[in-house]
Amino acid sequence: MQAEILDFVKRRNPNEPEFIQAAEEVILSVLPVLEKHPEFRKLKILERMLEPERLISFRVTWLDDKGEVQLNRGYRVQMNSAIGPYKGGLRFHPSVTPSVLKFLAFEQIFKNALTGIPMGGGKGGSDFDPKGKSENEIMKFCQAFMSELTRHLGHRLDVPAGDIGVGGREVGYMFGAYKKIKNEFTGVFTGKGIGWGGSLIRTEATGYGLIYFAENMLHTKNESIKGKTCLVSGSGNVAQYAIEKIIQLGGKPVSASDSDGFVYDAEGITLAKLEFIKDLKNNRRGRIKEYAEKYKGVVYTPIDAKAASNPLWNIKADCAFPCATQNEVNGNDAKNLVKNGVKLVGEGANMPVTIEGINVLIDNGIMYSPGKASNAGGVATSGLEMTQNYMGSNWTREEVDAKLQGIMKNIHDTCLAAANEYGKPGNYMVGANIAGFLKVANAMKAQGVI
Ligand code: NDP
Ligand code: 2IT
Repeated sequence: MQAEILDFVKRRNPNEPEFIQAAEEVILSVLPVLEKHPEFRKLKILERMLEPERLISFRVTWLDDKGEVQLNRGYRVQMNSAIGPYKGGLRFHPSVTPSVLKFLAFEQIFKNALTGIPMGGGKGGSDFDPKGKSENEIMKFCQAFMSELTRHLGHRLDVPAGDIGVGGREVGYMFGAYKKIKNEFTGVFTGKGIGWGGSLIRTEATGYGLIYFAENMLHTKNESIKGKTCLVSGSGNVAQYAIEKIIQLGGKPVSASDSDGFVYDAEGITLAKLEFIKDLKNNRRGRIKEYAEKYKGVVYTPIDAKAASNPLWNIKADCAFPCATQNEVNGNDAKNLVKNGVKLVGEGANMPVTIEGINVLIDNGIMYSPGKASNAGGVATSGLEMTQNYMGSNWTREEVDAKLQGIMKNIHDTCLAAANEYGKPGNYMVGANIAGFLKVANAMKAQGVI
């Protein structure tokens, strides 16, 4: 059965390696569910989940500062709406392809189901590269992108948010363009600014949620983040707030990276040093190398994306949190993590560990959490933002943070319970895939063959 479904995916999606990778992980995990529930098999539930309900691809044309015409591709993958409106971020990065967005939208189905908030799965973006663009060019691009995407969105239909290359600034420009075209003020985006519909804690939520999740994992072994040395990759939204929460809980983050290289700060990144990273990345949009130039004793190492392994994952530590991008931890990196005594790997990014890497971690008894569980705090808080928008009121920082902590604990416990039930105790990956699948599969079954 496994080979049959995997063949089906490969045949239908040739040249889409990222999507096939994400699909393979889920197919393997949910086989026992399909065996137990022949009706899901008969209804082709998994095959239908693997086919986007709608895939929108469009031309984005805009004028740069020199007055030259620029051409990009825009997309929105509306993957699954069985349990709620399509929900998921927008990514602006030159590596964006239908394969990348389909893998992200597919994972989003399960992640959103795990949050317990009624949200379907979607993802979108563009091959536009925000690096080196002026403020004016960013705004022009966002407006051109929204001149098409607007017609496909709605606060009860499809609600985007940020992802790589899309933060508060871009959400602001896109929300403004939507409002102008549609002539309506609704919560059609999440990650909006505080004061115009945004939720407190949304900015922090993915990184904070990741560390809350790790804390829950460690508690099962009567341990905690306190005193633990932590490797973090990335220096964007997720990495910044993962680092912040590690510090707040008494852990010691020792690294950060960008696509050029990583910094290793053996003394630990402090809140003051983190402020430097935030200003560097969010305001000045500089390179992480500057951190090593500013602080004594910090080592900067360039990253060669084509190398057999990444030296960032070859540092002695207790926990590792990849928070940059997909496939940044391969089989060799996973072996290095094991060799260096790492006990826990929590995915902040989406699919940062390859299938080979995951197998190495699990075979060696490392606690491993898949992104669709441990980075779900971001979209969960987006769900809380939608709820506040629907209600027309706002919760305090403390209220949202308490809800986020409750949701992360619930996801953690749900994953463990599902893993236990299906004979894979402690396997968060299998647990997340099964629990997410069951929720959406039951909804699809109830809604008929559509
Ligand atoms: P940002 O754009 O804020 O930061 C991305 C970081 O990753 C930057 O440091 C960037 O470096 C680095 N990076 C991006 N692409 C690559 C690449 N191809 N190779 C190496 N480094 C790279 O994005 P986010 O922090 O929002 O997202 C990070 C990850 O977390 C992504 O996988 C995203 O899908 C996931 N995620 C994000 C959520 C959110 O709420 N934002 C929610 C859940 C998951 P550089 O500056 O050089 O590009
Ligand atoms: O991958 C993700 O979960 C996100 N980028 C956040 C999506 C959202 O809608 O908040």
